[in-house]
Amino acid sequence: MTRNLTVILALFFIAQTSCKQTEEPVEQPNILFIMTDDHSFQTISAYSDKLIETPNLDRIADEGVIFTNGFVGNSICAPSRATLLTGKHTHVNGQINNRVTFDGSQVTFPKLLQQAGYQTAMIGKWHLKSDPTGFDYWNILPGQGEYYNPDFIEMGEKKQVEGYCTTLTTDFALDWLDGRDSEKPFCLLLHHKAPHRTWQPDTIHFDEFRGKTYPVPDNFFDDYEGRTAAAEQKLSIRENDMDIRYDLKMQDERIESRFPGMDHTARMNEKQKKAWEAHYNPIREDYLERNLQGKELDIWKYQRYMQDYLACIRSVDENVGRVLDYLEENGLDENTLVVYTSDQGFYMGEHGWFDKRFMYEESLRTPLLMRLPRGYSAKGEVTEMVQNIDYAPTFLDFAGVEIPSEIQGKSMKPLLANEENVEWRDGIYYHYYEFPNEHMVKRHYGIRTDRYKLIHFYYDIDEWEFYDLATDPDEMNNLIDSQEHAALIDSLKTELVKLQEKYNDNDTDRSTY
Ligand code: SGN
Ligand code: CA
Repeated sequence: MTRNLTVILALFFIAQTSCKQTEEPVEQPNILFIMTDDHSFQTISAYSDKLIETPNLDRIADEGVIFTNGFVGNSICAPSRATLLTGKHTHVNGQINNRVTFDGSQVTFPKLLQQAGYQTAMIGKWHLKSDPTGFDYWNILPGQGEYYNPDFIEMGEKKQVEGYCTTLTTDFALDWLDGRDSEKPFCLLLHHKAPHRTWQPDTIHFDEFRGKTYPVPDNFFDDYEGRTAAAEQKLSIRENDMDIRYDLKMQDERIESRFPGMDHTARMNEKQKKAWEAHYNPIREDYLERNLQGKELDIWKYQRYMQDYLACIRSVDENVGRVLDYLEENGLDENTLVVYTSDQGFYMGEHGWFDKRFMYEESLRTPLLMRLPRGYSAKGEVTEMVQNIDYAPTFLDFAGVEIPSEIQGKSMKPLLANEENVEWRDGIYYHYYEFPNEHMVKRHYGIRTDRYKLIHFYYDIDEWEFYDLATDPDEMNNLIDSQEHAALIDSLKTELVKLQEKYNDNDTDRSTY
């Protein structure tokens, strides 16, 4: 009898707790959109724990969802930001590269949320040249921003602030949350500079990563056979694209550099500078003494790169933890949609590279984690192919705002509400334009389906690439001339044209940009 009662009580308890699942969705939930700059999915332990543990980012995934197929439409900073604001591909919103200025008179989701009664704020890296529009409050880094004692532009007024960028950006976000009108829902864009090149860690994280070594990717010594664009890039760790002084912080006249005058400590105060020198000087002396060459030097560069990059991630993870704690302590965790993403993916030595830009997996695929407000029952992995055109319609949908018909993305809300038979896309479209420019990644566009990828590199070349991601996940084997795949390639070419029509990209292969 007692046993039965225990079982009944236990069942009752389970029913109560799972009630959360069927509760009415929060109307106009708060939206906290955290974005980093150049954060690879390879360095979030919810995706892979090969390189680092990120307990706070993992909290978002554990309590919410992890997208295993999140992608961008143009793997570079300003284009990605314009896409997330407008819900349109870059050939439509005009931000095809980092060089042009964003037209802030366009319709963006923050403007529409503002009209629907949301308080909106943009804090951190902006990188769109024109001043932010659609925000009640903004406090942004000029251009790329600085890691140490950065300048911020608060509502048009520029001032230097002492401290480390990732921590300061978080401080400003928490201050804004504290001072907001708690009667209204909020939408906060908290956009970090980290872990962007040149990967400068907070001095408090030097110790954790000193001397650590990491597994070298299998294709680190890729010879780029059958892939001209991959062979002609300038984002190689093995070449001097990765500069030992500039990127790896070995400051000394005895070390050859493309940036001889560069001083990483230029903005630091005495205390920071002392910590910096105490960390890097012994590494530099050891490097000079060992006089490494060839592959040994390449691997040393990779390890040095990873130590600094991962130390930047440590700050990101800790500061995300501060924000999640704040939400909990202030009773905001139940009615807030928390999104964590990056402006694109990044190479952690795959193909021998750093940076992004290519339509290959490491830079096309982007981390995306979400913790959902009350009433949304999805949990664990979301495997549908989503893209950064989908953010704007998703946020509008959550807020109950009508999605303008010219938005090109799709709301992810049905996927998060576990709706049955959600109609989703079979392929995503990609188009990258910033060539010729730094890193020399050629212009290209393409289609990716759940298994295959077709890319056309154009402008100064005319070459196609085709990959079967199931048999060649590292994209080493360009099968464009494979007879066995000829029919499939033809049909993908047709699908690609259909996507170009759908998204109104009718100026491919030309040099008008
Ligand atoms: C800077 C970096 C590049 C990087 C671009 C674009 N060079 O120019 O390595 O590809 O930004 O990055 S640096 O010497 O200034 O570090 S983006 O994320 O802003 O698009
Ligand atoms: Ca970026």
